[in-house]
Amino acid sequence: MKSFLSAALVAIVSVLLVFCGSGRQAQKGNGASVIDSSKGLKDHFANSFAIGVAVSPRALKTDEAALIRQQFNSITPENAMKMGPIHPRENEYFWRDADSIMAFAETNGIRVRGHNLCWHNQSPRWMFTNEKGDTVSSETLLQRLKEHITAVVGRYKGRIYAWDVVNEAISDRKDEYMRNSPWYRICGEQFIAKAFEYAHAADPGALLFYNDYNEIDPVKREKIYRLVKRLKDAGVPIHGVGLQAHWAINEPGDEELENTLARFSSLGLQVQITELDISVYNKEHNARERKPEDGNTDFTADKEQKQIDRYRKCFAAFHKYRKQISSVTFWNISDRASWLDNFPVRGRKDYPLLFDKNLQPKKAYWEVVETAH
Ligand code: HAH
Repeated sequence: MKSFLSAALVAIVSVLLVFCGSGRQAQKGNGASVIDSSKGLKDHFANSFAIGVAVSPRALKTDEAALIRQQFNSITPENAMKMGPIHPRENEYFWRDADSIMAFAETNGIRVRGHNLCWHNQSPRWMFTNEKGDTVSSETLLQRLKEHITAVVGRYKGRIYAWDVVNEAISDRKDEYMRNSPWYRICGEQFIAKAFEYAHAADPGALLFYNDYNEIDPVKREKIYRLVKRLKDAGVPIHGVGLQAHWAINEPGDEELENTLARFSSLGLQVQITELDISVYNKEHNARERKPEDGNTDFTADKEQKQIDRYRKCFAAFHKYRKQISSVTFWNISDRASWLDNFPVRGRKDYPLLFDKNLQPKKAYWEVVETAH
């Protein structure tokens, strides 16, 4: 009797387990396929590339934390490791925010991409001037850069697997190679190679990236390619190129995307998609306009469909180049709040990500997942 009861119990529990298991099979909207919703993006793409997300320390204290744990296996601090926030005064570092992101990552077995060590934006005021307010010499600026990189990379040695060493050093102007930044004006092009050397010395195990945007533009793309190729050929410790991928419902075109991935793959270095988002506003028309073309700032069905198509095409292309692409990182978590709500115009709501404001996967999410299988 006793053994009959325990056998019956085992049977009931097994049936329940199977039932619960199948309850986690989500039916895709059109019923075309069944995808296990207990898996996150990181699991679907486990055989292709890491899936990352840009985070703030604040987000990690909200319900977004659970979503991050479920979906992502890489995180990038959105601002906490940038030079201005982390090194506000010459001999003063502010580690709290960066440390809290590291703690979250390490507790949850998530990898960290460091962002970034040298950039013309969000750099501290003191960096380029002396006490009298005069512009510093090239020697002083390189010394300051070295101290900064040695301190930041050294603090997280062995714990940050990849760094964006130099961000956005290439000009957007067709007739100009390097961006006319204080780094370039004071040091010339050498600051780039130096930054990589300082980072490599501070953590020889970290993968070092050059990172930039407008990478799909044929003119800027060639300038980025040329810079990275020259660094590589000169023996500078550079291991990859980061393509920010701040795209939109009308870009990149199929050919633009293919050419971009083919070109950067040919460098023989790693390629990472570092800041992906797909704005629902057409790039050219809306660059400076508060009002979108259709006068509507809602996430309309038309925008939704265009975004779905663009996301699917992007991930199909990433899949094709999965041997070269080692990670794909989204720039923010959900449409609840993203940097695009304030860029390029303040206060224009955007819906650029795969999760909606309630942290639910959008239709585009399921299209992206399908490209992995
Ligand atoms: C990126 N720049 C930066 O790499 C990232 O650190 C920041 O948080 C958001 C976007 C993209 C960009 C920009 O900042 C200005 C003009 C064009 C593109």
